[in-house]
Amino acid sequence: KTFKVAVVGATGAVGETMLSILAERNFPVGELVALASAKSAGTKVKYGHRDVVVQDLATFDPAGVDIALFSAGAATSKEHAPKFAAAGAVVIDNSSAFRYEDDVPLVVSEVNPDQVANRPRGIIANPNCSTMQMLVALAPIHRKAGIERINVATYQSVSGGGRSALEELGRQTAGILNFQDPEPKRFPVQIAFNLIPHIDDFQPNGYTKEEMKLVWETRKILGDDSIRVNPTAVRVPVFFGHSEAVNVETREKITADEVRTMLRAAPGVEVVDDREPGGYPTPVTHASGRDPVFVGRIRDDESHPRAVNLWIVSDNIRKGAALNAVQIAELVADER
Ligand code: 2RA
Repeated sequence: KTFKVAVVGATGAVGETMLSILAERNFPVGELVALASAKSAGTKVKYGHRDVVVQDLATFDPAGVDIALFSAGAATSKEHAPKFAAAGAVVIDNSSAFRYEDDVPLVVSEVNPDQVANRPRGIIANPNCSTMQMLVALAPIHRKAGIERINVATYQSVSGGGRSALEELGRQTAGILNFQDPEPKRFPVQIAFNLIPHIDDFQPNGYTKEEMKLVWETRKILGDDSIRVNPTAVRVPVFFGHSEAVNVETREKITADEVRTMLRAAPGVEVVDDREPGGYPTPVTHASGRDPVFVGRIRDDESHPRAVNLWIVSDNIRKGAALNAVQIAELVADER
């Protein structure tokens, strides 16, 4: 069986990675449709070794599409995902548009794959990248010892902000070294050689929406509204790869040694945890272009009787978005 697959947002960083991963993993594509805005229509994107001509989403008829991968922003998903679903496609949406709707499953392929079948609206939501990598590492701990509370600080690369953010970091970095004004545009202040504790909109409670995504999505994916999450999301001058410093408090005592042993066998995880220089994952040495969620700096929290610290690094464009979406598509394909 082959499938007619549409990638919506095919010219974006995530969309292009979806195309390459579909090819890399030999997804059974009978026909591939690359969709984007009118301004991109007619350009070409790579699908493996092939060039595919981008079509205009606004005028595209979704009839016959079996699976549609969306990564074109929440507004585009809100407008077009229901049309693709109504035409019979299974929509896998990487935007935040439907993540928090009760009748839309929010799926991390290694954590709650069983939820894929539960899609009354024909839409499955892909979690936010920072949630994705955190839960691939924490789900085994939750199953074994029960998680009560998570404190997490994220160090998010600019690629999460798309092409314009990548360009801004590059331009400012080179410019500043040549004594040029940083001229912030995509970010509110200079991002080169700086840290910005602000991603997405501020909420009434003082957290940002990026931080609240970690709260809302953790509870939904693990199916436990009692889990308390206290996030701080920070944009850092890194091109690819999100990192997270996580402290997790558990109901049952679990030691760092037990966590390390368990994670070495956990799906989607690679433990890099040698207590010596370089014995830990970093965005540059581990995250860029690779699939696993890397975990290091695993150690007992000396300030708490039942808590463990971890350092979690992953490629936010691959596992954080594109790979998980394709893994969900594989689960859908296996149903047929
Ligand atoms: C970011 N997670 O990093 C958000 C959206 N990709 O900007």
